[in-house]
Order: sequence, then structure tokens, then C-alpha cells
Amino acid sequence: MKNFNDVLMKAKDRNVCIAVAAAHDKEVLSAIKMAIDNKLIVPILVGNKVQIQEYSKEINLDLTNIEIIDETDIKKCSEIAVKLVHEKKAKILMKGLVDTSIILKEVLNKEYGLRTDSLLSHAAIFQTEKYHKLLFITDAAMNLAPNANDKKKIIDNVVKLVHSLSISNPKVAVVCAKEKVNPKMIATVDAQELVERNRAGEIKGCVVGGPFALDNAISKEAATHKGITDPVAGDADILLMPDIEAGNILYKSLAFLSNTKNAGILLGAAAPIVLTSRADTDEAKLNSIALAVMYTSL
Ligand code: COD
Repeated sequence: MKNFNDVLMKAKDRNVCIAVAAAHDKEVLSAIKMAIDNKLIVPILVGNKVQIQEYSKEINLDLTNIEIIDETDIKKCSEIAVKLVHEKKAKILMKGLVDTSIILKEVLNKEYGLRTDSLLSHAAIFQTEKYHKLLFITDAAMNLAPNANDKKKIIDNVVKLVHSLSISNPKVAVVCAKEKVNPKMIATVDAQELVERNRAGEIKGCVVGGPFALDNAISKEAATHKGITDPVAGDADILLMPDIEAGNILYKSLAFLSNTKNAGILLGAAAPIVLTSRADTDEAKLNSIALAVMYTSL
């Protein structure tokens, strides 16, 4: 799959049940409407019912057959939506008008959360005319300063997502500030370790390359200019970012400063979690729902 349209087409007619935490948001409801129209989902909306009704009227979302759980407190909304997934009444969780850290704390709740043995991590996906395929960026939203072991688990999570889109053996670029290993720059040391673990067969289903500065990961021209011959250089499917600040800044730069389409999803939990920034467009939220639908059918 080369773009979000391909993903949307594949995710059609699956009607997967999704629990939306703090659904009282016009962009969220607009994405839900488009997802219903394409038969992607059957939603359960948790949030301020009066506001949900008002926004739905404005965007012509027919609420007749949609279950609404009336709750105004956003932490409680998150708890209820997480429990719906925990109890298997829904197969996908979606973040609505709620802070990422608030919903993540509910997801991590030991009693009713969605923990598994895996590390939870976020993947953002971008489509841009400036790049020849979908670009996956991880982790822009969950893990603050992952160590090499965490990074291995973050790669495992995103590779599984990429495989769900029928993209085999994706190229993972470990992004740093330069392409040579410097013991004082931990990200470059981690990159070297991850490449070795990939070559040893410990990190599977992908080809890991690095360290790379960002330009060498995504531009063949830049890589060639610097004499880099690694097959991942200039052709990365996945950018593994050194920490949350770098990941998040790249995500926001692409989303707000360039002409891109994007999506965001949290991986490694008991169910996929649609996790976009509150400021993201309804289209980004729809793309994220489509990805989550693809992932549930793994
Ligand atoms: N995967 C699995 N379990 C985890 C993970 C993870 N990625 N992170 C924490 N846990 C478990 C820990 O093992 C522990 O048992 C429990 O959760 C609490 O861990 P703490 O004490 O590290 O976690 P918190 O509650 O202080 O913080 C967890 C958050 C996810 C809230 C925190 O990591 C966070 O704020 N992340 C960034 C969210 C954010 O603000 N993003 C902004 C960009 S949109």
C-alpha cells in the first residue's frame, strides 16, 4: 500500500467496534462520520452527550443507532472507553478530546487497562509528495527516552503494523544527528547495536540501518553525496527516532509545516489505539482509524 487511499479501500466494510474516549469534538465526530460512511467502524461514543448531539447536528451525523455513554469528566471518559475494550465490547480504542498522558495512564491501569507483555509505543505515518512511499515515524508520543532494548521493542511493534499493510521486509533507519558512531552520542551507539541485533536475526521482518542523519535516511541524493551505500539509506520505510522530543518535533513539523497527510496509532496494547494529536485534522483521524481497522484483522 502506497498511500492512505489504499489503506482506506482495504479497511472498508469491516464494521469494527470502536470505543471513543471524550468524543465531544467536532473533528473527532467528523472522522467518525466518514468512517461509518465507509463501513469501517461501529462506534460507542463516550463523552458529553449534549455537545456530541450539537456537533453531530452540524455535521449531519445521524446518531439514531449509535450508543452514547454520557460523561463530562475526561479522565472518566478515558476509563470507561478503556474498560469497554478491556471487556471486549470494542476492538479499538480512540483518543478524542483528552490529553495523551491522561488516556495513556488509563491504558496502563493494572486492573482494567490494556497492558500486554509488549512495550507500548506510538507510530505516526505520513504521506507526502516529497517521498515515494508511506513513511512511518516512531516513537513520537509514548516512550520518553527509550534505551536500546526499548528501541528493539519499538521496532518490533512498528514492523508488525507495516506488515499488516502488506509491506514486507521494511527498511528501518535509526535516526541520529550524524552517520558515524560517537560514544558520547548514545543514539549512535544504540543504532550500531540495533543493526548488529538485526543482522544476528534477533530483530526480524525488517532491515535495520544506521546511524543516519535524517537526510541520509530519506534522500538517496544526500546519501550518495556522502558516499553512504547502505541499502536503507534514502529509502527508509520507518524512521526510528532517538527520543520523544525528536519524534514529536518531526511529527509536528511534517503535520504543520508541509503538505502532508498523516495518521497515528499506539501499538503493543491488547488492542490498537487511535492516537492523534487533538489538533490533527478529521482526515488524519480517519486515516488512523483505517490503520487500526487493518491492524485488528491481523
Ligand atoms: N509500555 C508498557 N508499559 C509501560 C510503558 C510502555 N511504554 N510506559 C510505562 N509503562 C508501565 C511501567 O512499567 C509502570 O508499570 C507503569 O506503566 C507506570 O510507569 P511510569 O511510572 O513510567 O509511568 P507514568 O504513569 O509516570 O507515565 C506513563 C506515561 C505513558 C503517561 C508517560 O510515559 C508519558 O507521559 N508519556 C508521554 C505522553 C505524552 O505526553 N505525549 C505527548 C505527545 S502527544
